[in-house]
Amino acid sequence: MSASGPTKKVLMTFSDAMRRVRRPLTVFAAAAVVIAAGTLVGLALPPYAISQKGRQFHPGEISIKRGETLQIVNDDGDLLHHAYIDSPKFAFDSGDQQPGTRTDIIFAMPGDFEVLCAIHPKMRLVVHVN
Ligand SMILES: [Cu+2]
Repeated sequence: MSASGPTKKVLMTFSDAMRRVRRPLTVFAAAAVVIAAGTLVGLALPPYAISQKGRQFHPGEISIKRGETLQIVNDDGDLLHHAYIDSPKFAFDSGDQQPGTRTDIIFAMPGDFEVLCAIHPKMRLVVHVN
């Protein structure tokens, strides 16, 4: 039975070593998962394109899933737009959108949202986030 003493000691030393090693490995693994998920999302889910043209959003209504991105492109050659969302759940303000510029909006919350234009009050885009 005296032989179990040293054996136990070796095991404990080994598990101590594992404990020391495990933390950095876990951090590394978590970082790798985040990078992989980001890559997969980037490949599988390109942003939905919305055009601002003729002082309207095209399309004027869209359904997406939570976490997806709308990319709004100002296709009006010489007009400024200014997209915003003013809802209790989610507020967004693009600032002035110069012609040709792209604005990404990530919808992290489910719900129905109105994207409006601060310059053209008739511009309206309805976004259903499931
Ligand atoms: Cu506008």
